[in-house]
Amino acid sequence: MKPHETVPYSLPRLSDEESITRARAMRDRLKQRRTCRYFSDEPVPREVIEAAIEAAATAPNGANHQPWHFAVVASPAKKRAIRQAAEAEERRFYGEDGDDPKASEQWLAALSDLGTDADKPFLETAPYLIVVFAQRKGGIEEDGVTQNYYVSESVGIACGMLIATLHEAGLATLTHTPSPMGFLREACGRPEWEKPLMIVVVGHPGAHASVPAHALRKKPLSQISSWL
Ligand code: IYR
Repeated sequence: MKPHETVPYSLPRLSDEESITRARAMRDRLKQRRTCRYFSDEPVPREVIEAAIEAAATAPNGANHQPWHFAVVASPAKKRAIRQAAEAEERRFYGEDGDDPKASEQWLAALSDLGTDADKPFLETAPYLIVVFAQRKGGIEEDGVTQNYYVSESVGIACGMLIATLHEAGLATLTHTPSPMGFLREACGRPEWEKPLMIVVVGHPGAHASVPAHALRKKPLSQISSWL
């Protein structure tokens, strides 16, 4: 390593047994997470959202530029505007506007087990929509000029940590990606060098919430890993 300014770093040392127990406990908690499309309008404390965003912002990222912005939408009028714009895009995607679908037949077939359509009531029902923006430029000062690096990777990891923290706080989430989603930049008043990446819908599951059965089928460890 080249000389650079440092601060000491250490972690509490766990026994191997404790380490295995904790890893398995975390796995089991995360296994309970499901993408939920039915939300109740019950409020959620703002403090949970704030803490989850701070947790997301600890994500490893390119050159510590922290190339993310989380726009938290709670206003009913703003949620309604986002729903209307998202549904207009989705009607074109699914061909519910009378034209040929923008999605390929293959894509629509891949979605058939999910039961999704252009109707997105959760964008108004859920108490919070966290619109995640990836900053293509700006550096840590957010000057809009400095180049950022590994932006998708950094913001993708941050979203994972956001979702994991919200799950740990007992909340349901949905990663929603209307396509295209350029309208979100204007809706949230963000600058042109930021790219909307996804909406993380947050709240409690609705009283009769259900999730698709097909996603219970997970690839086994032997398939998703190789040991060299
Ligand atoms: N954005 C659309 C379609 C969609 C695409 C994928 I890939 C999904 O996993 C789920 C939905 C929609 O939200 O309906």
